Amino acid sequence: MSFRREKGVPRGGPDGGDGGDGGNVVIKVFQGISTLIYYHYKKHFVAQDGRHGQGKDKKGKRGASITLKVPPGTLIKDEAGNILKDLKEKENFIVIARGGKGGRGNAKFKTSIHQSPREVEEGEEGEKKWLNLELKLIADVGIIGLPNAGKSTLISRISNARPKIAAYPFTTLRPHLGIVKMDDFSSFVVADLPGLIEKASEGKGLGDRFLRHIERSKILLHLVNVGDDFVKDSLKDFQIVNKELELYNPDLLKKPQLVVGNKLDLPGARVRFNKFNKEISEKFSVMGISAKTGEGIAQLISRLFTLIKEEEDRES
Ligand SMILES: Nc1nc2c(ncn2[C@@H]2O[C@H](COP(=O)(O)OP(=O)(O)OP(=O)(O)O)[C@@H](O)[C@H]2O)c(=O)[nH]1
Ligand SMILES: [Mg+2]
Repeated sequence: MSFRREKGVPRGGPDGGDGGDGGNVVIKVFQGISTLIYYHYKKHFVAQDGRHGQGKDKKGKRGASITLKVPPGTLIKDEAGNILKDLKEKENFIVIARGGKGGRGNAKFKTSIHQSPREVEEGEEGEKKWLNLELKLIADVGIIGLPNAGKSTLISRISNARPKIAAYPFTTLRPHLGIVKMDDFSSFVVADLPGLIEKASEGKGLGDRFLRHIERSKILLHLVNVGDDFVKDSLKDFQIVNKELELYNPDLLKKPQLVVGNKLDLPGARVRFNKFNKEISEKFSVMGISAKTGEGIAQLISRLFTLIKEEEDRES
């Protein structure tokens, strides 16, 4: 509350300015951070209060906001476990607690019949909440392919993940994540996804429950069985999977896709691989491997690493 006092102005009116708004608490993704360990040690974060309004109609300063840094893939939940925000890489921040609005100064209460208001308004309380932060790994590479293509065999060979491997379809029932370590200590994350089949996008097989994991990966590694005798047409297999991706979300086909023919060690595989390669190499980059013997695996890893870097450069 304040009244104007000036020489020669005997009854100056009210001139108390409004209080400043409180600062916000913002949670924002930073690429350089990989864990939530900091929040294990420090749990209370408060943005600055708004400053008081002043005489001469001066509005108080806005309180400074604070920004909490979290790694990509952080899920923000309320105390009851409801997801408030899934911090994906594109929209990477949220104002999680708003500062209160500053109160009005007495200047705002002046009316024609109320010339010297002495009332002022308290500033609002800011929002307060308890949150649970949870880190969901985002795979750099999602391995897709029909059941039995050898996806789990491949991830077991290149990473620390150990999903079940067997010669029947739908061995893998949920996604497995593995970390691929490179010689120079860099690393990337791969996901072995359950096999997709025709009409998966309509719920067939394990359905589309896992397709959202594919949406999160930067790169798709499309594994195609070119070895087993029961595989009649690798091109057709390849197209079935891509069709399902398209039906689920056409944007998935815009992701960089490295096509990898697997089971080169089996008799007749090389002939089939060469044919397949010719059929699609105009549109896709293709490599051949044997997840079982290790043939082509080193080249595959370095190729994936290059593709991830390219994709990260493109995104930033
Ligand atoms: N000869 C040979 N067999 C392989 C190779 N890769 C995988 N297999 C075999 O193929 C079968 C299926 O392998 P998985 O890794 O379980 O296949 P998957 O793609 O994970 O299958 P789902 O989880 O059912 O979708 C297993 O019997 C593996 O041993 C390979 O490079 N060569
Ligand atoms: Mg599997």
